[in-house]
Order: sequence, then C-alpha cells, then structure tokens
Amino acid sequence: MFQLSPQIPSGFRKYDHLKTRMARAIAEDVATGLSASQKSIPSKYFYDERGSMLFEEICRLPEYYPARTEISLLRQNSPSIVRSFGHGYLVELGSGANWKIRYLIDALGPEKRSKTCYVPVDVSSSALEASAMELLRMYPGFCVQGLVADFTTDLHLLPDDRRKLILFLGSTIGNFDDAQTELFLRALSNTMQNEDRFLLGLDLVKPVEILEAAYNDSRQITAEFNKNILHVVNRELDADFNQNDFEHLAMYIEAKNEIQMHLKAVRPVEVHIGKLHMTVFFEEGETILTEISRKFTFESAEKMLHAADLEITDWRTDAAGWFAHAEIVHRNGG
Ligand code: AVJ
Repeated sequence: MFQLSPQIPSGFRKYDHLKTRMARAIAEDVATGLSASQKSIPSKYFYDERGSMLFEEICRLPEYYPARTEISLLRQNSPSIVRSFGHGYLVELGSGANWKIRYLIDALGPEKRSKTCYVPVDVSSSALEASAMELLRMYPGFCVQGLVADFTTDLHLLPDDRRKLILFLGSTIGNFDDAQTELFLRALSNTMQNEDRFLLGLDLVKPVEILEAAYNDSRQITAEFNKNILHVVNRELDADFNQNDFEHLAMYIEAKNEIQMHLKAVRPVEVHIGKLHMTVFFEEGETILTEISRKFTFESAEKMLHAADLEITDWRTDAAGWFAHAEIVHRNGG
C-alpha cells in the first residue's frame, strides 16, 4: 500500500482506509447484534476517543494486572526480541496510545532504528496521529507510517518489501470468538514471509478471583468503559440508550476460559435507533454481551496457532505465569 524502498523517509505520514467504511460497519453490526436472542455489540466499538481514554485509565488500575505485567515482560525481553528480528518494519496492530512500543524502539538502538519504520495500525485516526507525534518527539528523525485500518479485515494492506515484526499485544486476540480468531490468524499467516516474526501477547488462565477483580475494579472505571459503548451507538446511529438503564456485569466462565462483559437492563427498556429505523426491547435482567476476553494456556495457544500454520519459537511469561508473549514464525518459514 505504501512501499518505502529504496529510502526510509523520516517524519509521519498516514493512509486512512476507513473513513466511510466504519459508518456502514457499525450499522450492520449493531442491527445484527441487537436482533439476536443473546443481544450483543462488538467490543471494537468501545474505542472512540472517550473509550480509548477510559481504557488507558483501566491500564493504570491496580486490579488490571495485564497491562503492567506485559510491560515488565517487554522491559525484560525487548533486547532478545530485537536480536531475532534485526530491522525493517515494526508493525503494531491496535496501537492505541502506543507506549509499549517504546521498549522495542529503545532496544533497537540508533543503528537498527535508522533502518526501521514503525507502522502503527489503528481504527482511531486521532489516537494514531497524536501518539505518532509524541513518538517523533522522543525519537527525532524516526520513521512512522501510520495505517488507519481495521486489523480484522485489512491485514493485506501491510507492507511486504522488508522484513517485519508484527506485534499484537494486550491479549486483544482474546476478544475474538473462534471464527474471528481463525480468520484473523489465517490472514496474518498469509502476510508472513519466512523471516518475519509475530509477537503475540496472551493473558493466561489463573484463579477466578484475580480475573474477576481485573474486570470489576473498585473505582468502576471498567463499568464506565463498558457503558461507553452505548454512547458510541447513540452518537453513530442516532439511538437513545440511557446508560442509567443498564448495569455493568463481568464474570469468568470457567468452562470457556473467558471473561464475559455484559450490560444488564435494570428495568424493561425500549430503545430507538434512528439510523436503523429500529426499536429494540429489553426485558428486565436481559443483557447485551459487549465483550469476551479469553484466557489462554500454552496448549490452547499452540493449538490455535498451529491451525493457521504458525509456530511458537519462544514462550515468555512473568514469574507468576499470569501473562505470556509468544514469539511466532510461519511454519514453512525459517
Ligand atoms: C486489552 C482489549 C484485551 O479484554 O482485557 C479491559 C479490554 N475490557 N477491561 C481486555 C478490556 C475490559 C482488554 N483488551
């Protein structure tokens, strides 16, 4: 889509693939999700400007162990990750406020950094731009090529004229169901050349108290984050959800190894969605499923990756075994 050869330019440029497509997608997704017997809204719609800020706040909560655990893993392992990568494209899927990438950019050092271009991929153009500008202040002359795109459908847009290290951190893959996981990993696998590397962050199975506390924080930031999806639907689709009609629910389903977040109607509710010409009724106690967040084991991770011809070459966890970074190659590759 944007090829860099033969020269790596410095400064920030971006390519926006999404502008109109997102509007159509949310209409279809919400119409489908709210028509099903278990109502649902896809979790990717949490992340408007406010939702992204709330998520950043979640990452600073004492209960939300994944963020700080992943940072400590990155701090510790960036030098060895960079050694096996070399230089080229550093692609980050769902980069958000992208402070994690700094550990890798630092580990590159000036020499490899000058031969590397950071490619943050995010649906939020404003977040992508703001964080890219901040990175350029920290690393003047560094190359940042932002791609505003949806990593669930747009992986074919990734550049392929240099070796790349693709990062998918935060255990975001845990938000996908089986079908989405398979599609995503297949598409990712197809973009990978022999020398490319894939670094996947995975939240691991652990005692239920720790898991549930992470999604039911005492300051109720996660509840705000969850309800924010109603604001997004109101704004994008001209709907009249009242967030006081719903309460935050998050629980661990042991049989599925997943956290589920719901919004539960506290009374019978009627909602009008202007842009869909749709009226939705909720019984008291009925829920909207807004997110699944799967938890993994080495075995379950290996199984899902093998199905897409991907192979784990390194498995790094913290001492407590709460979070993992899997370093992955294409199985036919070297
Ligand atoms: C980083 C998107 C994977 O599922 O834990 C945090 C999102 N949801 N609190 C997760 C989230 C509720 C988070 N992801």
